[in-house]
Amino acid sequence: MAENMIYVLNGPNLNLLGTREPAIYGSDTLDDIAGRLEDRASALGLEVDVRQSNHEGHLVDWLHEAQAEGAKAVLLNAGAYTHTSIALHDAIKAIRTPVIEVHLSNPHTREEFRHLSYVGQAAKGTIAGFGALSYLLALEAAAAL
Ligand code: CA2
Repeated sequence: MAENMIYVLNGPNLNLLGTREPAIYGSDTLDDIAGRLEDRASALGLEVDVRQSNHEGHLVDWLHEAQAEGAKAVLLNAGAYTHTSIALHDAIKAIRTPVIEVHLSNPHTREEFRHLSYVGQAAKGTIAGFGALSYLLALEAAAAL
């Protein structure tokens, strides 16, 4: 069991973070964010496992794994799959591990197609719009669960 483990799952195109569109997503890379999460997690007596995939099924498998491994929580930035994936919605519903939806930007202030979140409809809660800080705020929420 890994009850101190927080899975931090990132979806499509988030491997490009820090290289393009800094006005929307900031200039931190995913590795930068992972480093900050590791530092804060360690201070909280937690561990983070930060992963990224461009493939929907990998994210589904990792949600199942988080449950099987007894993780404390999952922070999930599903990228554009947020707005399309009933498979992710079902996977979140299928596990008991709490899932916190995370976004760098605030999808509600953007295009209409980003206003629907299949992830958010299944998640415990959502933190969005604070750039890289969204992940750290979500970690604080996970720690308090
Ligand atoms: O704001 C977020 O965190 C999003 O999940 C980011 C997704 C977007 O589809 C969601 O609506 C909101 C897009 C991630 C793309 O990441 C890029 C990073 C750098 C350059 C280009 C794309």
